[in-house]
Amino acid sequence: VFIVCSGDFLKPKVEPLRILLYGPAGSGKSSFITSVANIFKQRLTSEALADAVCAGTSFTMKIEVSGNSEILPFVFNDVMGLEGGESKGVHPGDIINILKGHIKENYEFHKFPLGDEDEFYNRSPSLSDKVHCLVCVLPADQISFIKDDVTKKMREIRERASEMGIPQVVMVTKVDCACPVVKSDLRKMYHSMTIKEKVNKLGVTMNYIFPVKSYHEEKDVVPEIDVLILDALLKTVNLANDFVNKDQKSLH
Ligand SMILES: Nc1nc2c(ncn2[C@@H]2O[C@H](COP(=O)(O)OP(=O)(O)O)[C@@H](O)[C@H]2O)c(=O)[nH]1
Ligand SMILES: [Mg+2]
Repeated sequence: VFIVCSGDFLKPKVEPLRILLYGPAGSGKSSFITSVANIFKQRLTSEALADAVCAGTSFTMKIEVSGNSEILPFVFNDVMGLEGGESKGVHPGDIINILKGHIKENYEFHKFPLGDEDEFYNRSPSLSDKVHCLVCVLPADQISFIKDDVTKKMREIRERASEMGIPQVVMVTKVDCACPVVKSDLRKMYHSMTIKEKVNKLGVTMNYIFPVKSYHEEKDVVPEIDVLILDALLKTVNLANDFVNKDQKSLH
């Protein structure tokens, strides 16, 4: 935790750095956010744990150090799953709207993407309204079973984000469900052929692929869980920071 909070990390040019998570329903997006919050000892409200239906569902992270609370310079945006054909789930067009900073807080997703006439449409987003790193969350035990329509939506989102130069990472969650060896000892993860095969199957060009396990039934802190999550978090935040620095340079 102290490594994450020291040095340049805490002072990005734009605050907060905005990190958007997307993926199939049940892939572990909310659990990942909750785990990060747990690591930083923030108590989450039940609201934060509920499924995110609003575009503006963003979670600010705080750390408490001897009674003083400090707000960390990043926020997570959690959106609901992508599945459900045309009627349910978030429309990829709205994820792209979020990437560009066009959707205001508390907008509830509809069947069709938000139009530029809507009161929730932000026509002139600033750099801080935009997403600075995009995280695709995929469950290790389900990678081979993701439905075609969800895969198609994910590809569309990925391609648009690439066009915008937004850095992208994949969190492969639930590694304990995919491999019994890893379940019994998380430190074996980097040697696990099962996890390697799953990750290779993604076959996508990504800045990083991080295997993680979230807190879900543990009552106490597990250092092995923290290490995986903090490693993924630190690299994600650094990529977001690089993007913001680059974007600023191109403006001047
Ligand atoms: N075993 C295990 N279960 C997990 C993990 N992450 C999430 N879960 C469980 O998977 C289910 C869906 O997770 P959730 O975070 O709600 O997914 P979301 O729909 O993407 O937000 C919940 O029951 C979680 O407790 C993990 O790393 N390991
Ligand atoms: Mg959720």
